[in-house]
Amino acid sequence: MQAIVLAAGKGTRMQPLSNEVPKPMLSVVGRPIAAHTADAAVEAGADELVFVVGYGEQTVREFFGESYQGVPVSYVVQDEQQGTADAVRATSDHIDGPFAVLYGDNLYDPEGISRLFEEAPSIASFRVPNPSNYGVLSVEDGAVAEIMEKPDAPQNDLVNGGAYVFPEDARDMLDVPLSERGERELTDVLDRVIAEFTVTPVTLSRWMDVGRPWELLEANEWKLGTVERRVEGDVSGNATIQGSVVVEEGATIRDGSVVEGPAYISEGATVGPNAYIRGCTYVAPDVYVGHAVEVKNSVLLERTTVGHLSYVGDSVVGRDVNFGAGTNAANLRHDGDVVSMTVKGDDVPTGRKKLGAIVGDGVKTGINTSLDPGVKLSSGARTKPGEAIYQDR
Ligand code: TTP
Repeated sequence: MQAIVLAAGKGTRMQPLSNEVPKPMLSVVGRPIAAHTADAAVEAGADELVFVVGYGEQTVREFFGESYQGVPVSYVVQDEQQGTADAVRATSDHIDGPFAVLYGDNLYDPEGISRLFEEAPSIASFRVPNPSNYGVLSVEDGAVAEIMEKPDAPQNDLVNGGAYVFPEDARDMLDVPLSERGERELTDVLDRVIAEFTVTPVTLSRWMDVGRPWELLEANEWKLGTVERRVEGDVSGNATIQGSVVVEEGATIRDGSVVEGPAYISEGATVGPNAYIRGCTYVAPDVYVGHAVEVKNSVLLERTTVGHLSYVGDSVVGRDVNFGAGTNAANLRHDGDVVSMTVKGDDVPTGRKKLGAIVGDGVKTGINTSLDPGVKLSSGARTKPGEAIYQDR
């Protein structure tokens, strides 16, 4: 079966992290989100991967090439990002038989996607505590009867889990009108498909839509939870490595450092002396975490340096960042409230009591910079020595 992976979006809510890298190509434990999606599709038996690309398409093409995990890969360009139905419609000349559609910015439990393929035509579903934020499924006689978008009074907690297997005839149902928000939506295609076919809901045990910066942190927490201990790098005799930790070959853990799992230290990274890496931290290739630096539940991307005397909690730090000595990213408010973040101009509660900073590529902070919980620094931003940053810049 062909698996169409939607990866053409701009990812504006994910800025500044998506400024240089399209959202589906943002790294979760060293692999793009879309690679985790593609892995699930390949494991489920996809015999072709069709990527819909647009924004930042070159990055997608370079990573996946012409074949991925032994499965042929093709690309369809969506010139204008008119919506998810429009993205699938762009592939219609290519469709040959029943087809799966997955989002390149979603993480799925792979076993659930295998069941989705077996039960076709099918729709992935997922149980959530807050169904009124989602498309809620109503099921009759084992088939999806209706999908209600963001209902005020949801009838149940089973929601649309963002993965589908459509019958071939759905190819003729992809031309839907623009929705109220001005997009051609796949949910409108789904309404047509469930009206004509018996579509089975397949409940995933885990699913995540990675749309906003703190969700990248959650994605990292999920995937780090699946790593198995592997210590192949150069670890000092008086460093301590506890639990499910990967230290890749070519990584160095210097004297006096402690690494608590789950954690991943990539090739070319150096930790210490006397650094403390706490659980759920991903350290990308060629990162430097120096003396007396504590990093907790964070993502440090390629070539970033946190040289001395710093604390980085619950934060995502982009590529080529330099934190001056004593830079601290606070991750907890005094009142213990949920941390909010500005997304496209709106103040959005993140649901997290612990959330630090989101730092774009190439940022440099002056010594003793304090970052308030939930602030974002755009790509290339600078702070002065001693500055306290309360608002995005
Ligand atoms: P969205 O998250 O709805 O859109 P986006 O990626 O552009 O992000 P934002 O809203 O923050 O700007 O898209 C979900 C997935 O579908 C994502 O992987 C990108 C893909 N997509 C397309 O391929 N084409 C499109 O026209 C749209 C809107 C999304």
